[in-house]
Amino acid sequence: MLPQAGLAGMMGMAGSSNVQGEDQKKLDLVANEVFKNSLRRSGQCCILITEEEEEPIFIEEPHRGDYVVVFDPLDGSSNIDCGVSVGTIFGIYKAKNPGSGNYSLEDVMRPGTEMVAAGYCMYGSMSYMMITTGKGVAGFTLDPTLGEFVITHPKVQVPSRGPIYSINEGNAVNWDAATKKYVEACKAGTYNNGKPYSLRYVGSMVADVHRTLLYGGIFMYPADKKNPKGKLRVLYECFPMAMLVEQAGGKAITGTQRSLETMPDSIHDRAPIYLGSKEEVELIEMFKREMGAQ
Ligand code: AHM
Ligand code: MG
Repeated sequence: MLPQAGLAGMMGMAGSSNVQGEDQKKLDLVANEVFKNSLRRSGQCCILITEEEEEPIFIEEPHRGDYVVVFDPLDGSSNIDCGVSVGTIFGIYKAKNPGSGNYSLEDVMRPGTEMVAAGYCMYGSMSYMMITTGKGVAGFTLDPTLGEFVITHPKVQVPSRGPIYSINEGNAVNWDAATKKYVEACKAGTYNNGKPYSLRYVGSMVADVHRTLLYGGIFMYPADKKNPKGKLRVLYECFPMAMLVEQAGGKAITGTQRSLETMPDSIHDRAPIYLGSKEEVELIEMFKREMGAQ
């Protein structure tokens, strides 16, 4: 769908906005329909939570199964119209009472530690799919001649250090002291023998996390003075990426706790996130402990 989108007149705004008040692109809506339809028809799902819809979607018989799927159908929407990488992020919970036919929001409002699987697809110069079911991370690349994803990264391991930091630095004036201190240390190379880190920021979480998984480093979307909970959504952005990063040997935190231990207070709840190489994230943790919430 994506490679033809520009030619098929499917770029640009849809003229509507989602529950977060964000303008929706045509492709956001198309992707949402495609994923909803195929998840419903799979017969495996009881509840779907999508970034594009305010309310949960309860699947009725005869299509109902036992899994809850939380997803962002097309993440990185601001990059769609210029052809920069975007992606799909998903997480999966098993219903608390499988087979009961009794499903409710209690099946959804759970910490990320209870997810049974998570992953993302990235649509860029190649299409990748990275998946975890809680036993490490495997990566697949789409072979367009076969129309199949082929395993190319059987055991993804995020390096324990990595001299790359990734953050929207335009928000720096509103960051907390610990984030400022860490980014200053990156620029000064304080923990890298005086050699400054590189800054890389695509603005599509999928692309920024994908690079972080493969090359190491850190991706951050912190809380700031204007957005006390940050920007990224707990259920279908933070949790799936945190699970992948942990399963690849890295670390993911909100700044005050392990990301996956967050208890979402609504289906579209947000939380700050710092994820990537273990030792980079531990530096932030240390600064947060030293400096508190200033
Ligand atoms: P979206 O779900 O509306 O696309 O927003 C999420 C995206 C992430 O992919 C990315 O990390 C972040 O927003 C970038 O935000 P900003 O433009 O504030 O840097
Ligand atoms: Mg999105």
